[in-house]
Amino acid sequence: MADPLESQITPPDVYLNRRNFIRGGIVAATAAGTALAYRKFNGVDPVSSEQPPIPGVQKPAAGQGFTVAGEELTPRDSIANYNNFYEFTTDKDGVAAAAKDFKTAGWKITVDGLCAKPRVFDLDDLRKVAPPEERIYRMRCVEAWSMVIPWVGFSLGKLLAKVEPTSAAKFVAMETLFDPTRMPNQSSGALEWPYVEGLRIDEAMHPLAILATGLYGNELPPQDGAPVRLVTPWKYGFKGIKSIVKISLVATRPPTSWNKRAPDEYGFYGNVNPHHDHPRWSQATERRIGETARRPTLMFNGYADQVASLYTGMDLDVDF
Ligand SMILES: Nc1nc2c(c(=O)[nH]1)N[C@H]1C(S)=C(S)[C@@H](COP(=O)(O)O)O[C@H]1N2
Ligand SMILES: [Mo]
Repeated sequence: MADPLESQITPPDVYLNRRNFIRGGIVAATAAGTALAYRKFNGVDPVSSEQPPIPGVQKPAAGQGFTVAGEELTPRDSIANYNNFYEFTTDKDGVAAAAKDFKTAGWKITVDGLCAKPRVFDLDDLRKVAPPEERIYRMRCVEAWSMVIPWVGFSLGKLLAKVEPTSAAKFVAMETLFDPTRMPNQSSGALEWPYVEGLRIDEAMHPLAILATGLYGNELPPQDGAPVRLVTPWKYGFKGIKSIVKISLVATRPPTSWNKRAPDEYGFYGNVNPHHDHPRWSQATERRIGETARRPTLMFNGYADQVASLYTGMDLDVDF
């Protein structure tokens, strides 16, 4: 945040809009425009980051929340130019440029811990776990902006099944690459590195939880978490850990990056909940990127039918 004082009293997206209003008059006054116009008015061009197509992408099964009806897809330019990826920069408009040359050749993911068949997967192995599926999901950042994103990926549970978790495995811990030569902002103290995230095992096995390898039918661009990142659409965006190198089955709740940083503000669960405000801003509404009026935020980001039963009997103000 460029201005910590103002960012302490307003949600970051309102703060950004205000800057945009001051700097970009007409665009902000009408709609904040598309991300493209936003960037033109703010002196930053969108970075073109076309990627190779993913062959054989399947349409998702019906009736499971794998697609979003009646809401427009967020343009690829916005998804690929307005990012949170602190390993590169904390400036949402600058991630695409800062991550442009990030190379993923030779990538490996270790899957280990409480399982019968721990294993290292390269990207070819990963492709063999399950056919790529299109999953159109809402994405709601804890900062109160949102998108609708056509991911390509497959259920995380299918990868976990390959290593055969034991009954002692109650949680899944995940880690982003740590390599400051390739992720330059890891030389800063923006967060504690590597970025870590985690899920309860039943959350991880839920069909909605995917490992995404693509966007709009093509491979993920670096800024969105290439070559593989987690997407849990009923949770705030920070749960969706990018550029994963390690997935471990563990017995106890693993530490998670934003919870370590500010436990009062970011819980372990990170479930989207319009009734549980962030201490510094309301979570009742959100700004859909590309729209003018704010939308009401939906319980579990609109996925309550699919996931509410995971949390039966829990106090969602305590376990947030
Ligand atoms: N490794 C890592 N993963 C991360 C982040 C990060 O800074 N580092 N930011 C998170 C946050 S706060 C959000 S909102 C989403 C943003 O994903 P997107 O840029 O693809 O929209 O990534 C999440 N995953
Ligand atoms: Mo976020």
